[in-house]
Amino acid sequence: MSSEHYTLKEDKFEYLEKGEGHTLLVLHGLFGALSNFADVIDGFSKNYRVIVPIMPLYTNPLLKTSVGGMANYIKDFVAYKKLENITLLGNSLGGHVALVCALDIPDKIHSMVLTGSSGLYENAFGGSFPRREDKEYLRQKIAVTFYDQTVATDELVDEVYKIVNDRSKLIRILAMAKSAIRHNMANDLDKFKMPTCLIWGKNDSITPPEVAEEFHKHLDDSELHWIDKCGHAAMMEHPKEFNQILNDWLSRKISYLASMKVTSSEFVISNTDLAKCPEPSIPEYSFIGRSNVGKSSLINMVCDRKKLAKTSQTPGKTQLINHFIINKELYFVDLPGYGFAKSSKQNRNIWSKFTHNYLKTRKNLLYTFVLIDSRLKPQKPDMEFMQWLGQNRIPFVIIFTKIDKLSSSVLNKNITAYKKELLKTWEELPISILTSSTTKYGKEEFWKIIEETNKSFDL
Ligand SMILES: Nc1nc2c(ncn2[C@@H]2O[C@H](COP(=O)(O)OP(=O)(O)OP(=O)(O)O)[C@@H](O)[C@H]2O)c(=O)[nH]1
Ligand SMILES: [Mg+2]
Repeated sequence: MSSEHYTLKEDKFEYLEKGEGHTLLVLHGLFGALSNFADVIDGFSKNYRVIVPIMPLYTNPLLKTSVGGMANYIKDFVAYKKLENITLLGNSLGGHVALVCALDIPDKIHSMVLTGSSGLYENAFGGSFPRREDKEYLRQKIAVTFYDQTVATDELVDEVYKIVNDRSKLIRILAMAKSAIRHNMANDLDKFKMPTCLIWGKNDSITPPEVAEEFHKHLDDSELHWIDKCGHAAMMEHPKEFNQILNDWLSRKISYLASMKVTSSEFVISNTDLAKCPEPSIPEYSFIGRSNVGKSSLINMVCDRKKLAKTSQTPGKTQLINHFIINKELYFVDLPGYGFAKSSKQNRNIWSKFTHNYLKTRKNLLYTFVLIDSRLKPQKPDMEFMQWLGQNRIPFVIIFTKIDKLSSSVLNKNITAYKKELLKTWEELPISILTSSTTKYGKEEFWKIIEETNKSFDL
């Protein structure tokens, strides 16, 4: 285990989090939560947000020490971290928990990766449990997990030895093993619609190859990849091969990932004169909303920059139409905020004249992002502005900002209230996403919209 793999403790949760991007939620098995995934964490945190929650296998009350109990814990964690569009990666028991979660909260799950997953059939480790005091016997038992017996290092044997010699932990392991057998998923496999990658050791003796074939046969959208000379924990025994398979699969399944990389972002021009804006030859997106809502911060966040667009705690920082060119293939336009109280009436009139003119006439403008502070109740200027956009047939997306400043329950309440208010005047809700420039939440959803919209650019 590399030294930088330390966990955070928040609320009732303990977890490791590393990297940014699409979320890989890693669900571990009965033994060795972090060490088993060291190479996955190191390899994928460069381009993904890897999160490994530590399941309360030994701390939950005995009655909740079950597959269902662990799945509930993970679902609470997903809600607590406000995770969306997740790829679940589960090994052994973790795969089983992934299946239960994916069945219960399919809206949050983008895809699954199962390796040596229980859920159908397993040669339970807990059936005939090792005599506790006998380390050599324990080593042999553990070695069954691997094709190459030397992977069962002293460190690993010691870790397991400590666990099985703790009475309360041993009872819980046996409870988990029993629950895994009871909670069979065979009749549910037809219900899974999300892409699933099965990565299996050809020599897995705990969940043997037939189990992988059975998963593959019944899952609607699955791929099965074998690893040779490999047992039950492929990501430990053949980390390079495992990461390669997973990386290839993810980049095929998450097509917008490649294009969400911002390789260049530059300021082009500021002005109040439409005639002086850059040639409308590439797609353009503008950012608008009340002063201080976080427009400039959002542009910086999605471009991985700190100072591309100027931000300020003083409302009214952005006064002009600012063009930025991203990856030399699209423009972002930072517009001045409206509803800036300190600005004079005359200034406000000038503002509305040139921005309205810009929004109505700019030929290459594909979407306007209307930013709304997620902390506030629906505000009249925002409602009126969206009305105006609607009347002028200007397509827009609502971006709720600063969600890091709220708890998930208050956030849900606010968003629900907002949507309810919108439905009073709109027949259909406009597209909306949640963001935080501080935590980078929503970056991926944002780029997904851009990616999909760019396809329609045809002047
Ligand atoms: N906590 C938190 N603060 C944010 C977030 N986005 C913006 N802020 C803060 O809100 C303030 C205003 O942000 P700006 O990005 O300058 O807002 P703006 O909408 O561009 O403002 P004007 O240009 O004045 O219209 C700054 O102090 C930011 O640091 C966010 O997601 N979370
Ligand atoms: Mg600004």
